[in-house]
Amino acid sequence: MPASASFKTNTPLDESAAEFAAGVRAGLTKPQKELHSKYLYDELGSALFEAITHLPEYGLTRADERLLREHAYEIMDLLPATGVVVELGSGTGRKTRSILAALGRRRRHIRYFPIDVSGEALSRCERELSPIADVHPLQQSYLDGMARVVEQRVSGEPLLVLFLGSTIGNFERPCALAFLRDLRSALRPGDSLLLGADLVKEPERLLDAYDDPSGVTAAFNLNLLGRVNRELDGDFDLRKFQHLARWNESHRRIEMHLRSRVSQTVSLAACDVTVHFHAGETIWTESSHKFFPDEMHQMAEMCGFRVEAQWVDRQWPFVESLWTAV
Ligand code: AVJ
Repeated sequence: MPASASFKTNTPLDESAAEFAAGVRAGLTKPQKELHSKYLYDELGSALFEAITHLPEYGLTRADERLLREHAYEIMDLLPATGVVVELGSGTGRKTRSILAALGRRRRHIRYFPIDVSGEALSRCERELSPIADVHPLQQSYLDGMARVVEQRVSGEPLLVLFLGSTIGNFERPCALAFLRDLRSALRPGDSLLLGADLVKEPERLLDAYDDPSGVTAAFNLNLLGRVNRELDGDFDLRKFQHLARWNESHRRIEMHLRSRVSQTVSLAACDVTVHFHAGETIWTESSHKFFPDEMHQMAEMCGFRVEAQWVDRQWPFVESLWTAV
């Protein structure tokens, strides 16, 4: 049995199924119907997101990886010689390799705790990164996973938290601040956070990235209805919905919606609910907020951190921001 097995939480399947059912029911009975973006990542959804990261129009992941690759040693030089790395939303850990490899030159023994909702992604992450680190996967929510790591922490050992890929952009701005404050309260002064955030850029470029001409993002979005059908015994006809990406200027975010092409009624047997859609009505499935580089300083200060350094990619404006807990 791998050493990591003891760190996994054995959440019974029906508990997460019940959470999914309750979340879907609540979201679809709101006046603006919505489905939380965390539900996009079932097995097929995670594979489709992985495909998105290879799209020529979607430069975000490549920018993130490029910054980490090009500045790994600089970043490491600014950190205390830390042996414990936690990653919020690791996915398969593809972006993390260069950081762990750089860290490995200073530290023989790196303990790496990837936290993710996808068990599939975590297994791949463990397989691929165990040659360079001691991998302890946690299939939990970010803050629950953080609590587990903190429990086992040896005193005096600084933590490095990685929150890459602009996942922070999925939070409404006030929720992002609340989340970062909660994260800060799990940390000690001197701990570090490496935060990746996508920057504001031309709306045309963003719309191309979130509504790509080959339709991969549309498939990623529509798969959410497929997942509801599979897991909640729903009868969504995916052909009767259309993927929509909009730039919301006042909130500086891309919103993804699924727009009903016709007036229709859908039933979800497992939730015991029927939902009516007017023609043109939408389900809001994701918000992807974009930031100004200065905003990182304000956010850090409001949440009990100091910005140590920042790196910006020029091909696809994206910032890697290194924060220290004060
Ligand atoms: C993984 C949340 C950063 O918001 O850009 C990609 C997800 N959605 N295309 C993003 C996503 C549509 C992505 N994040």
